[in-house]
Amino acid sequence: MTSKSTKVKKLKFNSTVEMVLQNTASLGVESHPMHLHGFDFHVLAQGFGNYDPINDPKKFNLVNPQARNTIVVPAGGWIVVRFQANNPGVWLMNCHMDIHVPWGLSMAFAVENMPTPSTMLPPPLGDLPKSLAPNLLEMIVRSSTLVLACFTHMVMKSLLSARI
Ligand SMILES: [Cu+2]
Repeated sequence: MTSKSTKVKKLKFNSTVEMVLQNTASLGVESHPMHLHGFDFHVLAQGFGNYDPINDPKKFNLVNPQARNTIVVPAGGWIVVRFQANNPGVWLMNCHMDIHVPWGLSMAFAVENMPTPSTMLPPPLGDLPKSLAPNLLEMIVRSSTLVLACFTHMVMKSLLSARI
């Protein structure tokens, strides 16, 4: 269930994540090209109107659904995507229309670290400042230079106020 907040959604490593992206706002009616960093997701279904959690899952394409990292959520409609959280770190999902990001069309997932070299983030940089929110800053720095380059201000604002 979604809520208005600055919390980061924490995910167990390798968990399966399914999202319904609903775009039926009555103000600012337009489509949103939603992009997920760090993963490809599978597009299971899409439609117009409100997503029906009883009947629409019956229409899911579970046989070789298309894999993408960006999908346009149509004005007046919805999309269902699913991905496996197999990439540790903090990952942003956001609308690619930049003006929509400060409106709130962005969020972050924090995927937990695992103990093996192929399932954990590399160690922190030796000169990482220790006085700045140690755990969160460490995760940000180690997870994605792309996120840092594109969304530093927003991510920092979001993550530093989060409790994960
Ligand atoms: Cu948008």
